[in-house]
Amino acid sequence: MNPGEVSTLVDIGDAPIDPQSLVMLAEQLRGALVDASLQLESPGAGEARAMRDQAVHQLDDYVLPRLRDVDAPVLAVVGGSTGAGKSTLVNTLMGRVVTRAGVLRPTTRAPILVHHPSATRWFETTRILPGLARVRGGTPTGHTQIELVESTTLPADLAVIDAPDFDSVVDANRQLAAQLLDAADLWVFVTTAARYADAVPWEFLRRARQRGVAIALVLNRVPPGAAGDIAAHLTEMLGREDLGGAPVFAIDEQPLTAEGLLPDTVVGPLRSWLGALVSDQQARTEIVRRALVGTVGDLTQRVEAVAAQVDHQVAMRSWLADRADESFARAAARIGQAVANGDVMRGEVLARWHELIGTGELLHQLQSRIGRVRDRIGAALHGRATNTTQFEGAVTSGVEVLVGEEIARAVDEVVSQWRSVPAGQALVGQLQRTDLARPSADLGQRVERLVRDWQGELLETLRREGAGKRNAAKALSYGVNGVALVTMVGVFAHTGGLTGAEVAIAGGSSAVGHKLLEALLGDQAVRTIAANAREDLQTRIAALLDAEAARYHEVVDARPGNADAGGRLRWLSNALRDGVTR
Ligand SMILES: Nc1nc2c(ncn2[C@@H]2O[C@H](COP(=O)(O)OP(=O)(O)OP(=O)(O)O)[C@@H](O)[C@H]2O)c(=O)[nH]1
Ligand SMILES: [Mg+2]
Repeated sequence: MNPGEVSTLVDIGDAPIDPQSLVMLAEQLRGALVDASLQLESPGAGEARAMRDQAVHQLDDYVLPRLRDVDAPVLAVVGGSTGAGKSTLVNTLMGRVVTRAGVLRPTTRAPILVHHPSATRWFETTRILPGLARVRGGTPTGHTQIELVESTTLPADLAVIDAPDFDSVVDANRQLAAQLLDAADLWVFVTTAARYADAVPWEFLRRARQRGVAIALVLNRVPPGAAGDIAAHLTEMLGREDLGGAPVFAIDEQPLTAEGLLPDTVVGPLRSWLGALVSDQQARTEIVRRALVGTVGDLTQRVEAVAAQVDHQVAMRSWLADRADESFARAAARIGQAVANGDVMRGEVLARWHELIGTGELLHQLQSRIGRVRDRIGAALHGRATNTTQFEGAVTSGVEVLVGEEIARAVDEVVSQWRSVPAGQALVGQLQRTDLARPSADLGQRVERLVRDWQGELLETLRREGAGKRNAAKALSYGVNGVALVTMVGVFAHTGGLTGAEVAIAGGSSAVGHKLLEALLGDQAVRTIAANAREDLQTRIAALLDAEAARYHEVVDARPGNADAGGRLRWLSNALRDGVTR
């Protein structure tokens, strides 16, 4: 579907877009991202692939679920460094141990989602975070699971996720934490008095700001009496980062209860703040709207980076394909030249030709009646190594050597041209593992077949043309196979190279051969046939070269993308952004 078709489904004027159409746009954008062709190893391709994956996650984990169910509970993700006390905080908010806190770092490896029993239907399906399997009552075993826990302490309109640490030494923890934060309407950042100035949390906070999600900071484990100073410093830092609106909840360092909870009173202000946000319908809608607008804005930037790489790869693919086409076109031109200027007639072919006319075999053939010539062809096909078949063999191997050499040169050219760009370099690496770094393995057989088919066609033409054309008919009365051989010589010994007469003379051949060439090649009909046969040979060789070039196209176009795939990605993400901003 192109942008024009989408615009017939979605009003792109100023009127608000209905949620269903927005869902459809987001689904189309998701499809376009998944289909984006990024298989070349161009500079920035790895980053673009990561961006594409993140963008698909953003759509799956946040945008699509929110567009489909704007009334689903607000999702608050509790994130921060390991050991900051996230799990302890969540347990204290719930008034019981719902998630294990611990001394072994990192403690929380799989996320725990706490929700009110009445909100079960929103979370037990894969509506959000479809990549994570739901587990209840057991300990989640990996990064592909999320544990669901019910709590009546929570309002029905709020769910809380205790996330793994976002600066983990465990790579998968970090990625999962980032994915969870991307799925949230609201981020509760837990940091400690000792660590709040660290770089990593601030990167995440900037990301939160960019995504437009509501943020609260919990400054945990504050030495008694230091809360004022530290909170002031943190507030100042937040102001500098354009996060001045985020509330800071400072919690003093204190002994935990026997259960490992903080005293309930210290989380009172945070609990009230969260409660107030979700109990007010308007505040809740506003939180969701801002997060949606922010996320789609963020998504648009990621899509732009993907689209730029997609555009680049479309151009790069055609550049690479053009280099292959050019190399093979040059090979075709050189072969054409070699055929036209008689190069193919030199060497082995010429020697066999001399043998052929020297022994009088050709004369003998030309004097045969057509029927007898058929017998001869039959005999030749049965493997009698006559001079005729040797001549034909020499023509075949002459063409084969020529075509083989030129294709090998074209392959070298493609490889060295491709090597000059990173994407091509990577492809050459792939080529070298396959047989593409060399001409096709069956090239010899294909050239042999090519020459055989071409000769067959030539014989057919001579038979056809013989009927009704006086001179040709006269010539043909000498025998089709002989005329075909003379015509073949005419094809290879064209003007600019050896003439047929020269071939004969140069070989010191008998007067018969000379006379015969004069009689036949001097004839306009045979010249025309020779010209056509030359063209036919060129066409067949061109097709062979196209087939060789096609092997390189296949590598480049392993998954050919729509030429305007980049434009379509941009159109869809811009339409989605415009749609949610209204
Ligand atoms: N005394 C005291 N101990 C705390 C406090 N908060 C957390 N702890 C302890 O610090 C350790 C880490 O706390 P957790 O709640 O597991 O920290 P976390 O942020 O969930 O850590 P990860 O799951 O590894 O990311 C545990 O042993 C807690 O008991 C506090 O305010 N006071
Ligand atoms: Mg934890």
